[in-house]
Amino acid sequence: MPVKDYLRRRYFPHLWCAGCGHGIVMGNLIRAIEQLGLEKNEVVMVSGIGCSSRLPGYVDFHTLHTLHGRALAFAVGIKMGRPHLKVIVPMGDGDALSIGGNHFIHAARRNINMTAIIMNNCIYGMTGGQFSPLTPFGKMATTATRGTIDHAFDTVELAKGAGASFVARTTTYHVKEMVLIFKEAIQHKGFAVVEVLSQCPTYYGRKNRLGSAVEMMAWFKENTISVGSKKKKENPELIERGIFVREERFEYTSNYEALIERHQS
Ligand SMILES: Cc1ncc(C[n+]2csc(CCOP(=O)(O)OP(=O)(O)O)c2C)c(N)n1
Ligand code: SF4
Repeated sequence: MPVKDYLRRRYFPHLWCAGCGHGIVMGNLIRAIEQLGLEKNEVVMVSGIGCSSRLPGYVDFHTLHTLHGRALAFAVGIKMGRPHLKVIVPMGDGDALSIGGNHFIHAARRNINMTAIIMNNCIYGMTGGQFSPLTPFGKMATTATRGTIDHAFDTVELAKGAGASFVARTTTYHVKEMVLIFKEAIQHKGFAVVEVLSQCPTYYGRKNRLGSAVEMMAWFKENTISVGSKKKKENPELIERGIFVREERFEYTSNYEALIERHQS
């Protein structure tokens, strides 16, 4: 089925600015689901609030648009009630790791079977460009007019430390890699985290004089490298992409069902 057949076109035109990376993530998520042969009825997408969180509104799956930072809390409830469904949670960096940070670490710790996608544009896009926990040190934002003095989380290290059993990173430039990673993440049995570096030309790009959306994507091309490449040793500033963790571990909903069965028999 073509991508357009997965879209709720009654909600178009979408709210994303020209050049925003979030539409690229949506297209590739649909491609991954299509290639996995999943039925629309098998998929639930849950989001909070933000430009990125508008994604589930535009796609024809079961969808839930909830509160800022609470997408994972709702998603956990859905997965516990209907464990056979594929639960996918697209979030912004603020949504996932600022107000939603606590939900994030605990969902990872429990290793509950769902796919968390963090669309990292390094800023709060929807509310006008405030800095987020993923804004790199020294970068400009409307709330950091001389450059932020906060240090950013490394999403991959945070997810690993919190116990996620699948952890990956890609960018909106690396579209084929993104589809492959989404497919692996959706099939993984456990808490899967995918960070996608996504451009916000309107706020992060403009505040930091990074040029057009195309120039921001060229930056992703030139400043990232496949995980394990020797080039990282030569230039430690390069950001690694690819799959960092993929492990089979006890999964929360299966264990919960087994526990109930054991005590009912
Ligand atoms: C409880 C609550 N606090 C704050 C807000 C305001 N708010 C809406 S979206 C947002 C941040 C959006 O940034 P991010 O999650 O990074 O997504 P982006 O818009 O950049 O895709 C904030 C602070 C809100 N809606 N609800
Ligand atoms: S403000 Fe930024 S994140 Fe929001 S739609 Fe525009 S480009 Fe995308």
